[in-house]
Amino acid sequence: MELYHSNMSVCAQKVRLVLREKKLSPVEHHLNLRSGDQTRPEYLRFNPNGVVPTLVVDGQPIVESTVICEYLDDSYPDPPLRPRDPMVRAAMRLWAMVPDTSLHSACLVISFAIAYRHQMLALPQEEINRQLAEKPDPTNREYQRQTIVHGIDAPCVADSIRVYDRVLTRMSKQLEVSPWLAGDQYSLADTALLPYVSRLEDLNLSWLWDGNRVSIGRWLNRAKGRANYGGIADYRDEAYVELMKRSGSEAGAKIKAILIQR
Ligand SMILES: N[C@@H](CCC(=O)N[C@@H](CS)C(=O)NCC(=O)O)C(=O)O
Repeated sequence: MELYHSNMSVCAQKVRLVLREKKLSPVEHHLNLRSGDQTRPEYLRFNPNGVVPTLVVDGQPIVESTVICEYLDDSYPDPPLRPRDPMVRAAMRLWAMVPDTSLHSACLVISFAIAYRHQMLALPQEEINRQLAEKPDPTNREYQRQTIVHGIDAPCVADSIRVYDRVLTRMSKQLEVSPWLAGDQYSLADTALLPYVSRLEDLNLSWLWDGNRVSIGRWLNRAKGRANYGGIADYRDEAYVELMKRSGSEAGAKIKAILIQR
């Protein structure tokens, strides 16, 4: 089994949480997303979307982190990460869908608008243009273009912050009544959402769960106490984290202003 991934990628973190839970250690290939490794022809053969992660099993690629996690739970059912009860399993699936339907795009926009744009702006303009032109998904390309140029003032940012805010409210309500998102058992619901909350913490935005959303901070701490959190913690790139923390603090006031306007 081989994993093509990137250390700070939220989708790769999601898959690594599951791999660690199952005590699996695939051969790892690290892609540098700021050098455009994800759109090189040899990688596009595996993942035509030009994104990480991709799991390759016996030469066959599996793309999409949510699908990879389900594949891993199907193939290595012990310990199980999907609840047995069909109704609880449905709830788990609804949580696991949240990144795919809205939160991942919001995370991409916020991460670029606050932090990653600075890494891109350090490159020559022709290299930025080359990397953008090679992105297969036009929406992803446009979000990255806007946020590299305009940062937090890019038109797509305010809605992305509101998307995140709504998800946090839903999560906090659930976590007031159960320790994990789909109830009493840690599941693919938690592995799906943890990287997105951890990203906010890295961006110095954990104040988003102060006050009436403290159940999120407690859930995050509970998750950090589990051995599989190494799937996030052991891959931290300190240069990225330092940039995220610094630029996230600078962005805090604007984000608060956006949330007040809602
Ligand atoms: N829906 C995909 C999204 C994958 C994705 O967007 N991955 C990001 C990192 S978290 C990526 O590779 N970005 C590189 C780029 O956009 O150029 C999944 O869940 O696997």
